[in-house]
Amino acid sequence: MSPSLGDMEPAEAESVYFNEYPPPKALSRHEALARAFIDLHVEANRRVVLVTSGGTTVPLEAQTVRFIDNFSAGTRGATSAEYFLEQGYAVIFLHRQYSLLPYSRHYSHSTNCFLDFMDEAPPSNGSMDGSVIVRNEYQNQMRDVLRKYRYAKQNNRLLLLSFTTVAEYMFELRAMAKLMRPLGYNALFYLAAAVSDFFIPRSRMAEHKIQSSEIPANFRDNAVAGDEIYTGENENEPAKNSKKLIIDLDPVPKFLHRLVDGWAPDGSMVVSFKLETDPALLVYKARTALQRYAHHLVIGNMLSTRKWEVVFITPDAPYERWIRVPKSRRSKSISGAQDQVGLAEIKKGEAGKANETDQPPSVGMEDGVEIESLIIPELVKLHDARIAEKKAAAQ
Ligand code: PAZ
Repeated sequence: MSPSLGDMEPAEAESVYFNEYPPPKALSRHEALARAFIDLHVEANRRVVLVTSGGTTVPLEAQTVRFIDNFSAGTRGATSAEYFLEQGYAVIFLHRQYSLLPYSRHYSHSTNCFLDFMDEAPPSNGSMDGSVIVRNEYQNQMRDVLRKYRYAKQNNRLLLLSFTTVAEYMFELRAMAKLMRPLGYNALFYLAAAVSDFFIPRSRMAEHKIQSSEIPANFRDNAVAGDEIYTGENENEPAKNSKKLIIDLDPVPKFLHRLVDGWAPDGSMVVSFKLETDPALLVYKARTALQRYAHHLVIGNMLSTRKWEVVFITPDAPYERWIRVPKSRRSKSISGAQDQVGLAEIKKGEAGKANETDQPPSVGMEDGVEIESLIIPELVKLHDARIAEKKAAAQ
């Protein structure tokens, strides 16, 4: 039996893993875009942060019909990217395709449908139709978001790159980290994506759609062009021999080691996230990750409270520091099924209120304090200190 990736040295696991998959189709285009983006900011001596965001999929078939996914909507990543931009960083936003994006996130979620912010002005100048406008009560907030978005776009401060599967994520992360080398200590990695811990190695993956019923052994010999394939799903003929699907997943190799020791620029700062649901495990798991990968900060968060509390676990004092949005300033908006569970647990019975139709649509920045507005300035202070230390050591 061949050794599993988890049993190999990190460099060997890297070579086996990346040789098993073809690189994502978009990779060379993404690399060209990122190279130009990074060159521009190296020239300007500007800090660049790679923000990873959203969930990764784990395909069950090579010609993928089914896959395993996770809950992340990309709220943490998209919101953090905005606060990094506000702090003067340029942002490479490596995100799960169709997850939330900086700025448009305020109007793109199902609970924040952009149409709810629009109106039709009365017709003028003999026209039958009025122009479509932003409702009065949202003018200020939307103008503010629009200005920030335009500034980021026109000044080349934001590069959007997407992935879907966990393998695509790994390829993109490795490529971006290597391209960021000329940035040195001006590079920051903020790994907020919810990356699957388990996957099916390419060598064990079914090529075609996994069938839910037996295909007769002699089917292929007897089949002629135009024959219908027996699927067992004919409603007049209930499925016989329906099969259970037992999925055997391997651990995804932990490439954080390789990022810290190999791919990322010398002197750069690496921040990872740790998500747990059992409060007793959070700090322990975050600290173990920090010790194992020897990077610079782990931000721990619980699924149900992630919108208003996180813990910074650092290698130096104070070692453990909680950042919390005060109770009175927490957002009442909910987005996504998991958030509704979180709110229902914490605010017992109040979850429905945010969806009442007479309530105006809520928009992040006006609707309570976003915890990312507290996380990012604290993180920038740590990055400042690290840069000062690197500069002093170089003298
Ligand atoms: O995308 P989101 O805002 O709904 O969730 C953010 C998060 C919980 C995925 C992120 O804060 C995080 O903890 N990411 C790392 C998850 C992990 O691999 O442990």
